[in-house]
Amino acid sequence: MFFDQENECMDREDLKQLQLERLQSTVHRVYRNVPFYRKKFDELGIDPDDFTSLDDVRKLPFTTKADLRENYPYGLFAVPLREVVRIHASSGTTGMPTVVGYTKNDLKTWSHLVARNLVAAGITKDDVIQIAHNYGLFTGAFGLHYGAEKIGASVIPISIENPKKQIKIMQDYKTTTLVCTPSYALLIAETIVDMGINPNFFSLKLGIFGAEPWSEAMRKEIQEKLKIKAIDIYGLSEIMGPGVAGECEYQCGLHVNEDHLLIEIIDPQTLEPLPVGEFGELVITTLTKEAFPLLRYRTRDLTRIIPESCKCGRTLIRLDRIKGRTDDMIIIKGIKVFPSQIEEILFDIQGIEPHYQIVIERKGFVDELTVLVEASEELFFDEMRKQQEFINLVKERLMSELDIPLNVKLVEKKSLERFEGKAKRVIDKRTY
Ligand code: DLL
Repeated sequence: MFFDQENECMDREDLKQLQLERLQSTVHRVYRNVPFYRKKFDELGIDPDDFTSLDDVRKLPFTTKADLRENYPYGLFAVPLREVVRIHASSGTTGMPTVVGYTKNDLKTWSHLVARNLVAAGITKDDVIQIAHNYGLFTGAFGLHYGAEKIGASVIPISIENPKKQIKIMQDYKTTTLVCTPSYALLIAETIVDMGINPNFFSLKLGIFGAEPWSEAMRKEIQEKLKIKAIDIYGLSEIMGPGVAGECEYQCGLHVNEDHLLIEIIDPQTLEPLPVGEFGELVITTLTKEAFPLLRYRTRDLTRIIPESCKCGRTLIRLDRIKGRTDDMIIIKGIKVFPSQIEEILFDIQGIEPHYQIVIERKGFVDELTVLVEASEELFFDEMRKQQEFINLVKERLMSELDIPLNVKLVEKKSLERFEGKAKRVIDKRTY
């Protein structure tokens, strides 16, 4: 199913031409209207008329989160505030928040792109969509809300609520689609089990989950527990929020809305472009944004371009599931690992509840990593010897697959913190 088949299935050569024209006009616009970029262009001797191929994007400087912070709150806006009709901000979990603005046209584009992602996921106007993201400065709820309304679906803007209330509304209002973070979906699923309700009696058939990294094993867990199909959606507030990329019904990678965004994958160390198919940092240049255009924004998200075309017929390229952020990467004894890799292995082991936490501590001069996992009730109250055997098994699996030294600790079911928004998986107790 398509919301905008013409643009989603455009011939790639035509798409590249469209991207080039839009890049040229963006470069001119930011040079004219954003002093920060004008200064950079002048320092680097960049001529805005000198963009004749898409590869010329590499002439442009990168924009980083630090640039956004230094220009807090409105320094990078390309239009006067009177043209801005909406303001959002990033959650600020990794420092000072960054503020983003939208013109009337930006809002139209944003809901159009989210609508594409939702229809690609299988949503129609007959669906009842429960939006359980936090309504507020966070882009998740509003972005998905307007996208769903654009399709004509019935939107329930419940926001974050006690899981029992989510479940009651889900039953009473005959919700067909749940929209939230994957960790919140799991909490809702767990509450359904605790309440002794059979999810087969719900009208729920689809979940649109994103805003945090999640593994394929977590998808399986959610799909089985809620008896639904779980679809991945990706975005970041700096670029617009959700609507950057989303999976289609085949669940095999996130189609990027490339007619509005130009993407590159770079090596985060050398900053050089990587060959198609290799994992690296995603860099995005906005092609149509009016209020808050960004050139070569370093997302810090690690992914790769999937080179093969998709069965759905979309010509928009796909990104692999986001592995994590460069700043979430854990380095122990020089070996790098992402929480999502640990998750993938843990969720595959029988007897483990799908909840975990990673603790990093410094002991002397050595960093130590401990994975806390919730054990099923039988296991937790089993005799010590059996418990120890299980711990060893988990430890061996993790160590052999990740090649990283670590400890494993079993904790009682439901003892680890649960999350309604973005999950916090890593507790870093090191003091630098
Ligand atoms: O999380 C926007 C969003 C809302 C996307 C709802 C999808 C659904 P921020 O709060 O600015 O915006 O956080 C953006 O979250 O750079 C990624 O690190 C992470 N992230 C978002 N979606 C995914 C995903 C929203 N599907 C940051 N998989 C991004 C992995 C994701 N990580």
